[in-house]
Amino acid sequence: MKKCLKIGVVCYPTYGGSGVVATELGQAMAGLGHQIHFITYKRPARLSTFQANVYYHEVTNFEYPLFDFKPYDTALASKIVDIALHHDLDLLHVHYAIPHAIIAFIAKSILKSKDKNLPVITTLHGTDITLVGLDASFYPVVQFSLNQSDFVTAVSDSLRLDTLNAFKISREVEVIPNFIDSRRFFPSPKPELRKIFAGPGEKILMHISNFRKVKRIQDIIQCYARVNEVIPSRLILIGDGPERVSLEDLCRELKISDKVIFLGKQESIETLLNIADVFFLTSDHESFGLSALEAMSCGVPVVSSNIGGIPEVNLNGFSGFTCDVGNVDELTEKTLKILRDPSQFEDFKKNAIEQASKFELNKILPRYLDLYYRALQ
Ligand code: GMT
Repeated sequence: MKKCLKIGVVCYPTYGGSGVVATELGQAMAGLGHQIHFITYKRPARLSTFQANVYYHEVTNFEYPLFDFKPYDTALASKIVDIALHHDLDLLHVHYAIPHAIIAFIAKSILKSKDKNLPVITTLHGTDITLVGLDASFYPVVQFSLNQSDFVTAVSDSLRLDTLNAFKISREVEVIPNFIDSRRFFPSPKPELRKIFAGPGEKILMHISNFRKVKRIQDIIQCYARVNEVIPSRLILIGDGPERVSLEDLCRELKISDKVIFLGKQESIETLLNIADVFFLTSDHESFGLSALEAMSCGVPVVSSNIGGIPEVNLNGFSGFTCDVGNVDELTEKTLKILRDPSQFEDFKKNAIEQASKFELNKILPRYLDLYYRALQ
């Protein structure tokens, strides 16, 4: 019988995919009896109800007139040191390299001076490597901190290669993909809910994200406008973020505002996914595409870009289609192909569920657990 672990988890508590993965992984580990200590500045979005073995430690920021930039990083490092000592943590798992990997290194160094060893695992999620991490403001720190982590994981083969190519680190990067809990994301038709958004015979196209530029939602809107000329349909956009206002403007320009529904941030996305006929993920950078996996697990075919880790999730011609980034003609053609052919649509739905099942939580969780025990050795 292996010992129950005390694990510190550092993540972004917002709606982003890395925070979702960190929270759900922590909750699943807690379900196995391990003690999980989330350390961040706000209660993680998906940590809404009490669960045994789950603790949340808020990093509070010190107000002082001198600080134009509040030193959150320092406060986070101090909090990790405090929790590691007083709860006797076995290891620390940080999600998204910036700034968490370097903070983990600082905390680990401080703890070493107090005779406490704290193995650090850093999980890379995407733009921490492919976009933000490449900027000169962060590059040397990301490179150094990855080399200092005891273990580094990436959520796809593509992200692993991007990391090795861009950062030339000496550490091995292990791939542990994102996962899905099919007890939550499963096909469950919702005819009454469908009626709220679409008339009889109308199709529903959907996208969920944090509305950043990288998601290229303008391509989805352009594609939808063309699809709707051929097949009456609605577009439901879920989430919020910096691009929302300009996307609403684009819908007004294209005179489709009455057909495009901006729902804002939503909690029970598994319910909404179950009324979609096609899910879009048209990003220009995407290390994995957790939202596509969630859609597939509900039996929704995906039309996506063919970049980054997306083709490892959405198999072209099987669970949906993958297209060149920014190619609205191709997106439109592939979407129409799915919507026009009922037998292909049914095949894709079935295949999407089959493909999603490869990423089932109970297949991925043991891989993290194995890594945790290796980190202790
Ligand atoms: O890298 C980001 O943009 C942030 C991150 C997040 O927190 O939203 O998203 C990434 O992590 C997810 C979980 O591992 C992946 O499923 C997303 O593909 C990835 N996003 C990008 O690479 C753009």
